[in-house]
Amino acid sequence: MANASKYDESSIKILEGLEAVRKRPGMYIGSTDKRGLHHLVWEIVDNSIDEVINGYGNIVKILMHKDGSITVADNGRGVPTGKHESGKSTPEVIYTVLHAGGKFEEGNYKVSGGLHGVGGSVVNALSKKMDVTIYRDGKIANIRFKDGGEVESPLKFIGESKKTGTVVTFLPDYDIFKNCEFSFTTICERMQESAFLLSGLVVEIIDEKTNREAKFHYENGLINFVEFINENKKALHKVINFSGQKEGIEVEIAMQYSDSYSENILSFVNNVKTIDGGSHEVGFKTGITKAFNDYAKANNLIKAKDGSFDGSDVREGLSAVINLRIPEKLLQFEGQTKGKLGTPEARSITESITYEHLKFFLEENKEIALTIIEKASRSKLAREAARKAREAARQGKGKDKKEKILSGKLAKATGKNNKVNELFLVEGDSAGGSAKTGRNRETQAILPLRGKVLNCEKASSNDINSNEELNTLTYAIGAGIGADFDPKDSNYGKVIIMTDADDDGAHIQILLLTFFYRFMRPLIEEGMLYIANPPLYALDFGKSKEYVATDEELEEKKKTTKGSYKIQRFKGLGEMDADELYDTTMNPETRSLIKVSITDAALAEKRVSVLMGDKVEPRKEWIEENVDFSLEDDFRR
Ligand code: 28G
Repeated sequence: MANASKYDESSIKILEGLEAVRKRPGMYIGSTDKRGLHHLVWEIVDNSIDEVINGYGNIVKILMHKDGSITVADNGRGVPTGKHESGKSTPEVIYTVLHAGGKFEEGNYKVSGGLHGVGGSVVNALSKKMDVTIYRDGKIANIRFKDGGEVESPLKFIGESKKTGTVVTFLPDYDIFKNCEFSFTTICERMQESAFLLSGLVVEIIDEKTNREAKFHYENGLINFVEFINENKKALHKVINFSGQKEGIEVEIAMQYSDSYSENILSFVNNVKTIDGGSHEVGFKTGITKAFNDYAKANNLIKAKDGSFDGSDVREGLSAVINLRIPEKLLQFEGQTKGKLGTPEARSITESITYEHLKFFLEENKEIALTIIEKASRSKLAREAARKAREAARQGKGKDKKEKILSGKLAKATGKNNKVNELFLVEGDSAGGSAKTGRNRETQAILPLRGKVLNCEKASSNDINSNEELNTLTYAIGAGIGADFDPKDSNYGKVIIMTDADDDGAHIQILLLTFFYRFMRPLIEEGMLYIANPPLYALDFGKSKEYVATDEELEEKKKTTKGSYKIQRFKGLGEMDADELYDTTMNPETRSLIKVSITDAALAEKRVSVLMGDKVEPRKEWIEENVDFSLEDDFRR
């Protein structure tokens, strides 16, 4: 029968398509690590969100099951259940046919904007099991797949219901996603972002493994987003919110200044984050700079001879969210990861909408205008002072004094290969002493840190400039600071934070991470910042010692180790002698280091401010969630 063979033929093609996904998952979901695993959820959830954007339904539920599977449910119209022209049911086609025109074809990137994502089949291909239940037309329909997209049970009507919507459960193939599991925090962060961007959307997340629950629902999305970002900061005024549209491009912006000194601008296009900014961000920045300069000049708040505000002056302490809706035909993305908006029209349109609205707002709100202008003026003065200081430093002024301070603290490496050399920042003078004695002198330098490091979340650039500890650190690294920082000039290939494994140590880690995040971010981006991972215990056999990193490992060891030994607990680095410290924590052959990486700079920013509040708990959590515990150089396992 011609029909049957045609059917077989198309079935073979489909399986080949799905097989291609399984062969090269990276091509479709970027990677097979934690990030890739979560990508599966985003693909499915985006379909629900598209349905909401189209105007159908308002609820998305996510259930994280104990067995590692996930259920996503929406109350939209439900995937159509009729027969496709191929003779198969529409859901079977949707979940088994790799879509053409998807984001993987050149020059064509999917943007969640009501188009119904194309990821269902990709997720199916990478799943051990997938179950789709559809509520539609008064009926309930179900189809199931196994082993990467094989139909286990074709579409069947299994009951009646007045509800509408789609429910998808999938069990990722953990042979592909090795050693990965879903993170409640990661899913919450992403879904909260979706809820901010789509006012009225209700997202519920339940983690059955750990019994955690979250619900996100905002009526004034972008305003609520900025309020959330500034939650732990002191806002200087209510959130400024405006929108406009030109040539089919819609722009909405919310912005608010706080008394902090950091800048935090997030941008989105069609509800997808543009992590590397692009033309819309450029337009926004130009717009605010122009609006403040014009206002300041018109009101004699800045004199002609003093020049103008720099962009950075009017962004100090600014949190803003920019959201654009751009029709597909005008979409252009750039950069390696396509996280940068290219569309040239977006620049001029965002600039003029920002300028016009802000100009009007400043004229209507004199007091707020003055407060912000005053802040920008202080930034301008500090910037000019810093420039003078830098010029002086370049001409050698103060260099001797700094060298002198440094010589009393820093134990330099004798070798001259900067790429290989390592700088250890060590908590306390006593551990610093052991580290100096035990180190490999050729490649390892030691800088002991006394007491608490300055909290940079609350410090101005002036505070930082006059802080001796941070000055010494900056000078030791030798690559500048802030906008001047260039990791290529670093005296060290690795900068390693080494603290006690207690709360104080964790706090010092956070303070240093905050400093590096704010003032030497490229050091993190280049993968040059590390945290040492000293063992918590040693099993002392008298003649020899065995080191144990964690409590779990200790329990394991207790079960498997025979003979008699004493358990020694290291309360701090100071309890190890120089050799012990070198062997366990510093020796590149035997140590374990944690590479610091900021998974998501935008949220990291928020987390940094959460952390720098007074609660200890979120801090610990931050390290766990935000500092990627990718163990580098780990020879212990
Ligand atoms: C629960 C987890 C993920 C979805 C819908 C609703 C429709 C749909 C989805 O249609 C096929 C192709 C273009 C129209 C559309 C229902 C129109 C009318 C839908 C989801 C048909 C896809 N009625 N809800 N797909 N389109 N939710 N949630 O996947 O022409 S996917």
